[in-house]
Amino acid sequence: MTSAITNIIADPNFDPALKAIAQKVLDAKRINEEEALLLFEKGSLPFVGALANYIAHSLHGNKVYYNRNFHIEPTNVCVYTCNFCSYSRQYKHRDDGWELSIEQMLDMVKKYDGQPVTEVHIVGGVHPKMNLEFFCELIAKIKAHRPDLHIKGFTAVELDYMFRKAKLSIEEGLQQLKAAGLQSLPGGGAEIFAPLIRAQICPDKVDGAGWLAIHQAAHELGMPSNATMLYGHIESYRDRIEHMQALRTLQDKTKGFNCFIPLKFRNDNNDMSYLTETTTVEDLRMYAIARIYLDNFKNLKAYWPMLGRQTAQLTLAFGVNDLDGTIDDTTKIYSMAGSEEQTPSMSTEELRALISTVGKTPVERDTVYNEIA
Ligand code: V47
Ligand code: SF4
Repeated sequence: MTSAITNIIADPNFDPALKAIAQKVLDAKRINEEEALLLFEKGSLPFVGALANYIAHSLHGNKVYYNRNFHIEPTNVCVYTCNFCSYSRQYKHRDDGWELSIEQMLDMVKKYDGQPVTEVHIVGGVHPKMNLEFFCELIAKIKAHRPDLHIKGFTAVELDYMFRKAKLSIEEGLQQLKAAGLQSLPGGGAEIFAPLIRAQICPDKVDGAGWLAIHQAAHELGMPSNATMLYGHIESYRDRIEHMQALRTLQDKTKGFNCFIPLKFRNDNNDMSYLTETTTVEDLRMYAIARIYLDNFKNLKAYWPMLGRQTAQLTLAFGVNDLDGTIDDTTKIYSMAGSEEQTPSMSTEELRALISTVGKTPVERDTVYNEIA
């Protein structure tokens, strides 16, 4: 791998600015925003792939992580109206959606009794009547039933609404959820932080600064989180870079992010269906450039229910070291948005095979990236 990069550096005809980036990667130096832009504009797929693969290999050797998890989506009723969302229903149309009771959600947890799942991921629409008290009770009951199950739950968008309704500060709200048993936050709701883009794709929910403030507060309370970016719609390369820059800056401060997950915009059944989806080449370049730019993020995750398992498998040669997860057909967000994965579920054996088929070593992890023997 090093030799592929050294050959590029030795080639007298290769773009000198790209060569300088390759040299920085070999020297384990951070690239800046202008260099990231150059990679988006001029970096060929094999070039960014070689650099990203080199970094992933330096961090993780041949290992690719996966986890055994399932999702609970309490509701798809939502007070917000994000234009890219294929999943939500307005409160007035709630009869077309779903609203689960605490008992129904506990039954979903009980279905996994005796099975070696390590994580439940709880995320859904922002329901006007499901409040902080409701979710604290849910979490406490899940923990009481199964103390070993890691609870990763609630996007900053859900939390922002919950805490404002409860008239609590971010810290107070998070402390209540933590006391009930919440252990980490997923990365959703970040979309693209750039205000002009946000105004067009998700005008009414928490803004970029608010999203970052909630994650910072969680990190400071000892709760790690993930970070996402919704790409491939109306944003520019600069918007993507500024988004990643904000994440890199916060990670320098708190070191609280476990992983970065680029989310490809899917265009079925939503108000942005007129947009063409990105190509696989663009997707792979996105993953590779994220791996190169985000030098303080240890893990780059591909979420296969959204990308489709074949593209997710390809990302493993473009800097990705983490595949989420067994899922067990418990999420609808992406099947409703047109993903090729209409009933996302993989057995541990299938997930391991997906990884080993491309010459990588599958390693099971828990939510905070401890390896599981
Ligand atoms: O915030 C919604 C995205 C996110 C579409 O942290 C869409 O481990 C593409 O964040 N096309 C929620 N994306 C899901 C999420 C997530 C998923 C898996 C793992 C983790 C983690 C987090 O889904 C939303 C939004 O960015 N989304 N609609 C769509 N049409
Ligand atoms: Fe609601 Fe989330 Fe859909 Fe936006 S993306 S409408 S916040 S469920």
